[in-house]
Amino acid sequence: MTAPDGPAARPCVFGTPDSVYVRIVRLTLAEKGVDHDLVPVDPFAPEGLPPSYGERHPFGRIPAFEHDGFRLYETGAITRYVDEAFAGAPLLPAEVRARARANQIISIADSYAYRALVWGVYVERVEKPAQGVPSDEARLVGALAEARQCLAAIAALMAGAPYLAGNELSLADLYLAPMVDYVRQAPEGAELLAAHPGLAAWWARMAARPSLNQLGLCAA
Ligand SMILES: N[C@@H](CCC(=O)N[C@@H](CS)C(=O)NCC(=O)O)C(=O)O
Repeated sequence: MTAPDGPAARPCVFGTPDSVYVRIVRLTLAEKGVDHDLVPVDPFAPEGLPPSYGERHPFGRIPAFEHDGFRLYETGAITRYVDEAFAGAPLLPAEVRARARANQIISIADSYAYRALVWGVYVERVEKPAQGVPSDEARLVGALAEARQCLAAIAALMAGAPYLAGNELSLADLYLAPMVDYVRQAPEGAELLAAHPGLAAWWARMAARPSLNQLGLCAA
């Protein structure tokens, strides 16, 4: 399906380029071949969010999204809208069980992987030391156990397929890729990934995609 308002309307994404959820939306747009604008909004800025941002996202998170006057927040809703509103290969499988699998992996990424891989492992092991802030070692140990569990569960669900939910790229891949890009920067995270050869091969496949390179993922 093409956009109801035609291809000329250029979507806007509100957020920061390093945010996992902003990256998921931008990767989805890139994979659909849709140009967009990124409007800087940083929830972690010392001055806080602009008061007017509450009209776009009452929960104060990023990303928010607008396409030709249609405003949306929540990454799951935004990515499914982009998938359906624009032409290009569909990013959810047509077959009912493959689609259920993709949605299951998206939910694992949201509910378990994001906190463990990004905040628990990457932030504690890479970002805090880089900023001269002491790591919370107990949090890191707990997060590594959770990250191990997440990657094992996802590797099992992949069942040897090239992409997380089967033979084609799906939103499940675009959800997990920004999280894996962070966790692999921690030496222990890279080891966890290497322990699952199918998942490591998936990451190599994803890292070669122009959409990831455009956003500066997998650069280091
Ligand atoms: N449920 C939201 C989650 C988005 C989210 O957690 N974004 C993070 C940045 S990656 C954020 O805005 N954090 C700011 C905060 O926690 O105050 C979605 O799916 O879009």
